[in-house]
Amino acid sequence: MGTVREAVFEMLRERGMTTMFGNPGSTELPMLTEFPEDFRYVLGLQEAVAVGMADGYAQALGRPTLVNLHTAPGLGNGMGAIFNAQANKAPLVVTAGQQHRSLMTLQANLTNRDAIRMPHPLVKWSYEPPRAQDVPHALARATHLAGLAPRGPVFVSIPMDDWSVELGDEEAEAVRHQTTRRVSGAALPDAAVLRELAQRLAAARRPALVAGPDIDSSGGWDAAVRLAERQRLPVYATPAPGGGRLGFPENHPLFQGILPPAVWPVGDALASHDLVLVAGTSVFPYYPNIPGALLADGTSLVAITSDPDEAARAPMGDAIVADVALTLAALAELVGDMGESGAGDSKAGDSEREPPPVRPAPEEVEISDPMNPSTAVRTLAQVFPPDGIVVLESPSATLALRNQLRLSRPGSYWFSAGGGLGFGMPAAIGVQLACPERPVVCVLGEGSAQYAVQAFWTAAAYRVPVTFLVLRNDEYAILKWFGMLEEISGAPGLDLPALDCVAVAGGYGVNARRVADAEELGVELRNALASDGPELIEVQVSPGMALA
Ligand SMILES: Cc1ncc(C[n+]2csc(CCOP(=O)(O)OP(=O)(O)O)c2C)c(N)n1
Repeated sequence: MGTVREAVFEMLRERGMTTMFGNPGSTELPMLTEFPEDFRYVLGLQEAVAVGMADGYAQALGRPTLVNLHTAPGLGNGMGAIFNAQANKAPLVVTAGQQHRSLMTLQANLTNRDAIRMPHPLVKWSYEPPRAQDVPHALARATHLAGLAPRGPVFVSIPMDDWSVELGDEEAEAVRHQTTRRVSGAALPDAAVLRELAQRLAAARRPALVAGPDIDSSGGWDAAVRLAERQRLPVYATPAPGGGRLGFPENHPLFQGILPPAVWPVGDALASHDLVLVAGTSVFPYYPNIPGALLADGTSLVAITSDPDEAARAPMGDAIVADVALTLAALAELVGDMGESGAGDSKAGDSEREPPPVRPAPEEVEISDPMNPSTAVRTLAQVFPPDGIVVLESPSATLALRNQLRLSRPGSYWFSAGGGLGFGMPAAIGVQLACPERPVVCVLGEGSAQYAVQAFWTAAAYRVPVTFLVLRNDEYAILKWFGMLEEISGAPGLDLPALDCVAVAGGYGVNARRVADAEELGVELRNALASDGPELIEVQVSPGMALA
C-alpha cells in the first residue's frame, strides 16, 4: 500500500540516499511533491552543476547518489558532466522526468522520445520502466549497478504520472522484496593467482608500484602504503589526466612523482624496473600522441583493477580483475617485509633492494610580477590545513599544485579523470557537502570556471564554505602549450581578456576579491579557510605552464 513515490523515498531513506541533486521542471514536480523533511534537495541552476555536485558527493561519500534532471533537454545539458562521472567512476543514479504515459506516443511537448538511447554510451545501464509499479524496482536495480565495480552513472527515465500510482497489497509486498535487497561485490582474486603475483614481486630485482585513483575509492590507501613499505617499492602516480584521485601519499619517501601522460615517456620512465605493479588505474591514461615502446625490454607489468574493461583494453602486461583494496591488503600479507634493514624476512625470497631516492623538496620559483602560478600554489601549500581537500581544475597549474602541496591523506584530491571542464566547481560543492568537517579549496583557471559557473549560486544559497582560488592568466594556457606540442600556429580563441571572476562570483552571491601579491594571497586564503561561507580569491598569474 502507499504510492510509488512513497515506496521510492522509503528505499532511498533506507539506503541513506537522502541528499539528492537536481534541476526540476514540470515533469519532475510529481516526484518532488510533499518532499519529506528528512531529505535534502540541492538545486543546481544548470544540469551540469547538478550532475557535477552529485559526482563529487557520491565519490566523497563512496555511495550511490541520486540526481534528477529535466527530461530530454535537462539530460542533454548534463551529458558532459555524466561523461566525467563515468571516467571518475562516480556511482550516480541519474533520473529524468518523462511525459505522462498517455501522451508519450503522440509525442506531446517535452516527451523524451528515445529516453533509453539518449545517455548511451555514458551510462552502465539505461531504462524506462514498463509500468509505474516497476519504478521502485528499477531504481533499486539502478542503485546496485551504479555501486558495483566499475562504479559509474546509470539512468532511469520516469513518466510523470507514475509517482502517484497506488500500489496494491501484493504489489507493495513485491516492491518491499525488490527494494530491500543488499548486493555486494568486492572480490579477491583466486588464491593461486595472488600467490604467483606475490612470488613474482618478491623475486623482482627492481619492482615499482604505479598508484591510481581506485586505491583511494576502494579504501586501499593503507594497504598500498603497507605493500610499498614492506617491499621498498618506488611509487609513481598514474599520469595526471587519469588521476582523478591520489592513490598514494605524495609526501612519502617512496613516492617518486607523477608518470608522464604519453606512450614513449611512460615506457621510458619505467625502463629501470623489471616489474611494474599497477593498481587502481587504466594502463595508462595516455593523452598526447608521443609514440614509442609501450615498455622497455626487460620490463613486465601486472595491473590490478576492479574494472574488466580496463583489464581487457590495456595494450600490454597482465591484469587481475579484483577489488583493489582487498588485493593489495592480501598481497601485503603474502610478501615479505624488507623493513629497515633491507634484508627481508623468510617470505620475501632472497632479494635485497636499495631504497629508492627521496624526491627533493619542492622548490620556490623566482618571484615575479605577476606571480608564477607555482608561487600561488606554493602560497596555498603554506596555509593549507592538514585535513584540507583540493578540487583542481586549473589545467596549466596541475603539476605545480601536485608538486607544491604533496597531499598525503586519502580523499584529499579530486580532479576530473574525464577531462571535461565544468567538474571542479560543482564537485567542490558536492565534496564539501559530503565532508563538512574538512576544508575544501577549489583551484580553478578562470577559463575552466565558466563551464559550470552557476555553481557559485548553489555555494552561496546553501552556504557551502568552499574556498575558490582562481588563477587568472587571461588565456587558455594549456591549449597554447598543446599548440606548441602539435606544431599548430595561428589558432584563434586562446585568449581571455577581461574575464572578471570576482564580478561574476559576486553576482551569484559569493564573497569575492582580487589580491595583489603572495603575501596578501596568504592572508586572504587564511581568512577564507576560516569563513563559514563560500569565498573567492582571484590572483593574477603569469601566462604559460607551471611545472614545478
Ligand atoms: C567541456 C570542455 N570544453 C573544452 C575543453 C578544452 N580545454 C581544455 S583546457 C582548456 C582551457 C582552460 O583554461 P583555464 O581554465 O583558463 O586554464 P589554463 O589553461 O589557463 O591553466 C580548454 C578550453 C575541455 N577540456 N572541456
